[in-house]
Amino acid sequence: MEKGKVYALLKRVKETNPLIHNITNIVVANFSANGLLALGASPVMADAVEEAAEMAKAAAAVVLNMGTLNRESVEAMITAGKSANESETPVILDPVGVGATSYRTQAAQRLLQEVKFSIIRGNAAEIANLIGEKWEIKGVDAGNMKGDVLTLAANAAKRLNTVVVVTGKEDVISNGMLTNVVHNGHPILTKVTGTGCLLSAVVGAFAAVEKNHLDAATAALIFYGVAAEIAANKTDEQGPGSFQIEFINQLSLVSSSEIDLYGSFYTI
Ligand code: ATP
Ligand code: TZP
Ligand code: MG
Ligand code: MG
Repeated sequence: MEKGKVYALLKRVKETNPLIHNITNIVVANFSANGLLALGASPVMADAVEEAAEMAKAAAAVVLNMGTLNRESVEAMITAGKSANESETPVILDPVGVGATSYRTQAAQRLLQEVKFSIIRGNAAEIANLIGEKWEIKGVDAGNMKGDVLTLAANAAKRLNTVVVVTGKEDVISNGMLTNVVHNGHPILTKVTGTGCLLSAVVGAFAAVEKNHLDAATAALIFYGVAAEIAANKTDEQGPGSFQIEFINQLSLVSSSEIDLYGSFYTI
């Protein structure tokens, strides 16, 4: 992928204003909606099983987030996912906290059986637990790193037959054959809840406008990481509250030249 594609896809999002149907958790719903609006997408949060299929059919991408799942939301996710699959709309999974409890792990396995996902985005422990490797997870946060994230992303992509994104200090995006590594981002992202969840929603917005899901996810990660670096720089020493506000600003302001200047990735 050429770096110029990052801004080209962002521009396509701004121009087409794709509807992103989110079934997400109660912690991050507002932050995710504001982040999607900032970059030019159109968010809708709709988790009632009664309307899940209809909303998914109207959407340009569907993002399923397991952060605060319960019996009803799992049913709604399956219904929305199947509906999106019928209309070939991309479906993104954020397996929040998978591995932390057996309920989450079993729900994730059910989702994987019933829905075909275009992209799965999680921290290393979540992705590892999704493929049966028991990496330490503390609630919704990745524990101590146990293995090689490049191999993990490629193995998970092959096993799950989809594009897999493993985030952390470095972000790794793989379709099982090609793997991209993105160096953008900032540690302060880990001090604001929902930055992983919003990232999965942003990946959905890019997938809505680009059928090559490896490129879509890679472009979303570069854009998101550059926005975070600029926001962290502007709010240096002010703490995570100021960063969170400035980050939303930067999601709407990041320019083509800033992406060219700061965007950093390679393919292996
Ligand atoms: P966790 O719950 O373990 O924090 P998450 O679902 O919130 O996981 P992250 O892995 O934190 O997701 O990824 C969210 C964003 O934060 C990504 O853009 C990622 O690149 C960035 N990020 C996470 N840790 C770091 C770090 N140490 N340095 C730079 N960027 C980071
Ligand atoms: N608890 C359940 S979902 C959630 C918390 C704290 C938000 C997790 O957000 P992220 O983006 O994975 O940090
Ligand atoms: Mg986090
Ligand atoms: Mg997360």
